[in-house]
Amino acid sequence: MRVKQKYLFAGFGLLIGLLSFASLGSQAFAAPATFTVTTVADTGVGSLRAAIESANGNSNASDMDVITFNIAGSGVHTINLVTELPDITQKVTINGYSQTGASANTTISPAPMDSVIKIEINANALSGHPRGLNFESGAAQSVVRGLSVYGAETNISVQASNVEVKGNYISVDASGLAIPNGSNDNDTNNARGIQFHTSGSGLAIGGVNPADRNIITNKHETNVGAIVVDRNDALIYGNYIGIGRDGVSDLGGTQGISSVISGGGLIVGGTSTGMRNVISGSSITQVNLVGAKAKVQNNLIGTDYTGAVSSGITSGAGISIPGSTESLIGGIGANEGNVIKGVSGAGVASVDLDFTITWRRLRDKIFHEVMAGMCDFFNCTIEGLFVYC
Ligand SMILES: [Ca+2]
Ligand SMILES: [Ca+2]
Repeated sequence: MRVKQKYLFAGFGLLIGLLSFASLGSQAFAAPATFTVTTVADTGVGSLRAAIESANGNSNASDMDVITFNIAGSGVHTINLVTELPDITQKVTINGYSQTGASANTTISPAPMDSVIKIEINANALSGHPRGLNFESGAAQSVVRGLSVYGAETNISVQASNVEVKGNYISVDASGLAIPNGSNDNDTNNARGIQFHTSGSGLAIGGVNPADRNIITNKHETNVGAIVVDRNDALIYGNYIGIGRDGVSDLGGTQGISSVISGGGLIVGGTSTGMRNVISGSSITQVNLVGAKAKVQNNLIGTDYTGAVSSGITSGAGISIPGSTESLIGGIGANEGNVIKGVSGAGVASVDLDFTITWRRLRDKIFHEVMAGMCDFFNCTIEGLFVYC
């Protein structure tokens, strides 16, 4: 009797095991799929909303689904959102360059861009605190390319690890030259271009490949920005931040990059070809560092794409450092210094002079300085810090 019972349990266990395996198998090995957007309609068959829902529902946790675009007509296609899009909950590539007539940029930063964007996501009609695209933690390693996303409070929201935002116009329309606020021009439209927050690490914004360059800006509220980073390890290479695709047009943004990251690892620019960002035109500050361990090198700040002061670009402060620690601005090696020029506030400024800060600024080239109530290290003599001009 005891033996019989044992076999019975064993057989039952095997059955459960097989059922579990079959059910796991159907999830773990579902094939990655391509979902094609064929209409600008907010809902229904062929909509972007339906494509995101389908990609979320295709439960291949380890494989990348793809969302492509094939909307009839040669012009720019604008998806006017009526409600917020669904959160993106699984790894997906959204590729706006799949639309006929669209093409990725071919020029090396900081040269003017020639990307052609044909898909716009317009969130201007949404009220409250909407997001354009929101990558939840399950969407780690997702990629978004070739889109213009504007009008939401936060146009690209990232709460996932190792997401790539490449080749997009963010808070910028398909012309690459304007922030569209539409008729519902409230205080939150386009407040943040990209926000990296809540969870995740590792975010790539732009890259050294020409095709990866973004245009990003923001509008309205203070304490926001074209790029707001409060998670670890963000790489920002090759972008135009606050200026348009021609490299000389001021988009009218309020703040460029704002880092409030606690653990650190924000890297803005670098010495290799194509890493340099142009960060200009924002009325408050171009780079604002609150968090730790940022590295800001080889960028053009306050200038046009040639590194020259342009009458068409008005910029506030260059780099503000309200409290960052262990950060490095510039460097002593080749191509490590930033060019900071044409700003109306301080070039590099910190309000924290208690000598507990450990950030360093090394050999930046600062050409234009106006004291703005903060200590400007180009004009001040400060001992006890690693400051070289
Ligand atoms: Ca999926
Ligand atoms: Ca401006």
